[in-house]
Amino acid sequence: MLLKSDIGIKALLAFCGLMVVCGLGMCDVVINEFELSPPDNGTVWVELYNTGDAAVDLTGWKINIVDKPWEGPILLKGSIEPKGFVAFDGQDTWTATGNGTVFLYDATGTEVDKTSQQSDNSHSDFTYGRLPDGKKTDTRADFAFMMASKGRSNVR
Ligand SMILES: [Ca+2]
Ligand SMILES: [Ca+2]
Repeated sequence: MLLKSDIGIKALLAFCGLMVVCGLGMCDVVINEFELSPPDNGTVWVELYNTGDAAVDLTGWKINIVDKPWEGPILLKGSIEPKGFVAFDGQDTWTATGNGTVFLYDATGTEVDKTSQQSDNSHSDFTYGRLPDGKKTDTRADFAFMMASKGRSNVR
């Protein structure tokens, strides 16, 4: 006979198994695209992509857009599905100069990803994105100046 508490623990273990613990260096989430120079006085935003095979809980995570001396922190919530895309907006009032580096931190404050610095003052529908999605060689060539695809797969 199963006690109720056993069922609860089993459910909890199953749940934990689905979530990747990023503090242990097992994290597969990358900054996949970012818009620092939106058209029509729009809002800056950053898209994340989960390259892994497990959902990742983003509670407590933070994106920080650094455009010295200005910085724009975005606090994250929710989760990101395997091979999924999620985009997070900055604040309407933010006006970046368009010369930005984007950082991603997990709930423990560990840096998970960092982009190269990109410059864009065009205020157009173009953004910087990894092509193909999730490309990560840690060079500037990971990012292409491409048509915006917020929350979707990147296309040239
Ligand atoms: Ca743009
Ligand atoms: Ca995209």
